[in-house]
Amino acid sequence: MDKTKFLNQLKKQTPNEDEFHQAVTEVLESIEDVYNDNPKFETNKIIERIVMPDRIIMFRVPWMDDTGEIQVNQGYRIEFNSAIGPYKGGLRFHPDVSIGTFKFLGFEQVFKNALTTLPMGGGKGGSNFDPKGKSDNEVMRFCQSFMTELYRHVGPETDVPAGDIGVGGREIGFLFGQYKRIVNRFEGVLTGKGINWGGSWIRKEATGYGLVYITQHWLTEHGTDLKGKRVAISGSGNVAIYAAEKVMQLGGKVITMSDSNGCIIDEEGIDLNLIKLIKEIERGRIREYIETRYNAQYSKDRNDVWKVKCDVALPCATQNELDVESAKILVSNGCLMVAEGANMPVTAEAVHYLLHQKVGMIPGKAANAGGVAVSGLEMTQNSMKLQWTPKEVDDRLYHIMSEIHDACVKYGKREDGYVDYVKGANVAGFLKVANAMIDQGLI
Ligand code: NDP
Ligand code: 2IT
Repeated sequence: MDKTKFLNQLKKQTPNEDEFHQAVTEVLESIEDVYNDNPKFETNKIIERIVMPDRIIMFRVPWMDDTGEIQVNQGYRIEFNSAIGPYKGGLRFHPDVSIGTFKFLGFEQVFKNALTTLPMGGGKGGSNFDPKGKSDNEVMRFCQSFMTELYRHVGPETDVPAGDIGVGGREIGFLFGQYKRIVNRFEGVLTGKGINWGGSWIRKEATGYGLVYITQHWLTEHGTDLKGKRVAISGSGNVAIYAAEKVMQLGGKVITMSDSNGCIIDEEGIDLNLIKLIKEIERGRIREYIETRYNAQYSKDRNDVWKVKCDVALPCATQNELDVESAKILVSNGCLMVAEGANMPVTAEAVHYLLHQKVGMIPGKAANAGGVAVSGLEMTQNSMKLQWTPKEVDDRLYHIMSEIHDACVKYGKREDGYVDYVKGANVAGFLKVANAMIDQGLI
């Protein structure tokens, strides 16, 4: 494989998709050896095929706001790869998204889903719609319009979307209601559904809990655990909140959390009930935290979460939020490991730096795979038309995260004993998908 030539060609063919190029570059760097050791990958043009989505669906989403004015947004669904199962992956509603964002997310999802050990292909989608500041009725009208086009492309055996940034239980409910109304079938077309109408226990908690389970495995490998550890978390959404919850259950202390406007630092340990009230119930801003917790501090610079002395760093907000300057501060403060709760939150330069420093670095496609894993378990429960108990789902999630951890170690262990989890995750995911593609012929 001539990596440089290939990447230059890709950049030429897909201009302005920097995040996608970043995700592809990381995978190519990791798999270069295995690729070159197995000529069948080159013969089957696996790299050329795996970086190109099966299809990209783009559509208009018109809706009416509360003042009676018509609004128009762009909708996307990228069905990336179905070699090991139906397309599966979240929907993101955020004003900054572009096709490059969804291509990077869809590409990552293909390998992540392979790592879960469950039969799911990869997809991603969403819209530049901004749910912030919108009324419930506006969000409902938007979701209904979005699904009025999307329904023809998805289905329980075809493509099963779920939540991501800006899409949680409320949005999944509105999307599901509209799908059911159009097709007149109650079926598992989405995951993250309500517990009383087809959802799985622990789905809401799964990404954060899974992130902490794999972190726990890493710490065990290094002769320690979470008890008394200081943990820095960015974000205060679904992933961040349930990562914080599990850290606290396991005896760790969460010192910081953030949103897109700023961060809070609470040396006494974050009051998670207060965060849930502000973010989940009132849909407010994180700076409101200090109105009740007088000893905590607020900073308008959300990068300050990485300036706090911590043992473990869990970036759980968005892509490229932890740069090399922040990584250097973390390392100089004695941080043992970074695990990505968000998708690609650590910049490429920062990943290289952390690996070079031999600090733990668990990439998102391994570390945050618990969310989609429990989505896979929700699909299983829907197929069987039954619901497992919270314990049954949590035990399965724990087991899946252990398997992912072991796969990273198997493929990422260097001769000196250091485990490169980035390489391990990419090689394990790649081998599964690439071999399935070869088995299924030239399609
Ligand atoms: P939420 O919408 O629940 O929360 C997102 C959080 O990140 C909020 O605190 C938000 O702040 C912050 N944020 C969003 N965009 C930006 C930005 N451009 N700059 C700074 N902060 C930002 O999303 P999730 O918690 O579900 O998702 C967080 C990350 O985890 C994403 O990378 C997502 O892809 C990934 N992920 C999610 C999974 C899931 O199951 N939900 C599964 C696996 C990965 P604010 O409120 O100010 O916007
Ligand atoms: O990035 C992700 O893995 C998700 N947003 C969850 C996808 C899913 O289908 O549950």
